[in-house]
Amino acid sequence: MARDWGELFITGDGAAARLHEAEEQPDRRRGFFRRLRENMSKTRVALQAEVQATLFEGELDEETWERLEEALIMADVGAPTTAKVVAQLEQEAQEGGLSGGEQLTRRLTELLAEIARTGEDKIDLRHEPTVILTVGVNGTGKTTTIGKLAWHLNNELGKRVVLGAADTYRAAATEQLEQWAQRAGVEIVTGRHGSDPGAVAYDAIAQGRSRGADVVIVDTAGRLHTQDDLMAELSKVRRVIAKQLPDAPHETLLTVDATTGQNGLRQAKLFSDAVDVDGIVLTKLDGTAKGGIALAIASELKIPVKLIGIGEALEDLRPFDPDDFARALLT
Ligand SMILES: Nc1nc2c(ncn2[C@@H]2O[C@H](COP(=O)(O)OP(=O)(O)OP(=O)(O)O)[C@@H](O)[C@H]2O)c(=O)[nH]1
Ligand SMILES: [Mg+2]
Repeated sequence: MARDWGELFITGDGAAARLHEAEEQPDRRRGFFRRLRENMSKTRVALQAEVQATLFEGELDEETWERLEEALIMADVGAPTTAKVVAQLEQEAQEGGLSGGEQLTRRLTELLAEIARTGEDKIDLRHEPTVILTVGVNGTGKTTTIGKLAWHLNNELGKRVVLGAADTYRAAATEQLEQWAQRAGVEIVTGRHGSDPGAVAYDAIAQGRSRGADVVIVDTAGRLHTQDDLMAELSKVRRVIAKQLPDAPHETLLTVDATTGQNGLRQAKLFSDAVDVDGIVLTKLDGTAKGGIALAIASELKIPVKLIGIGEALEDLRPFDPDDFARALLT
């Protein structure tokens, strides 16, 4: 699984490998983890108290496992995922392979990380250009994610990026993306308010192709009159993109707001039924005690979580590493 940006991206020119090497430096690695752990503190504080109380104190009995299950479910790890993980831990404890709170916690961390590992979690940038489409309910963080992603692609990988402002529905949406384009130092293609989103996506890819861009990222609206309208529009945008470039979009990223908990899981299911979703961007993990939702999404929907948002700063969008994530939650 991708531990850093260099591992998240596949590039044909060695740029990702060089970035990975820089990110692998122990100082940087520790810095990333510290920030992840700090920004995830709401979930960690809630979960750790219970884990301490169950795994470290007294006998391991029926009540221990029930309490541990409750704690994980409270953190939105989800009932099916929780049941699987706790049953496995209980079995291993009974077979005598594990003893003491520390060993149990370490094993619990491993089991949670394992369950969060699913599918292809990398983003292949070897297309010319690679087209990334972002979808998701309004306010979940699509535009912000695009801005941060574009920044990393341009500033750390040296990729030439064009943004397509295909959210023509909300008046201020284009302006918001324009600001991000400026911050990230990338180009942007816009359309008039109310104009056809498919046309903007089409033009963005056309411009990307003519300028020799490496990546085109298309923003979309999160709200329309009805959910059916929204899904129909997304399908149309995809069709129009494919007209410009037959195998595009190469990557469809769905943003989910972690603070919406199990509702976010339902949204993810709805979207992935309507459009092919290649990966999830789980945002606002810093604002919730229910960060376990990342594990529920990965294990129940079998869609890899590729990126997580742990704050509003540029460096607060991170590739999702299940091991680091589980460690940040429990230790
Ligand atoms: N704390 C925190 N805030 C975030 C994170 N990601 C996004 N946000 C904030 O969430 C708000 C909504 O983000 P947008 O990027 O505008 O969401 P959107 O999906 O584009 O919304 P629409 O364009 O209305 O569909 C903004 O205020 C962001 O700063 C995160 O990881 N942590
Ligand atoms: Mg937006």
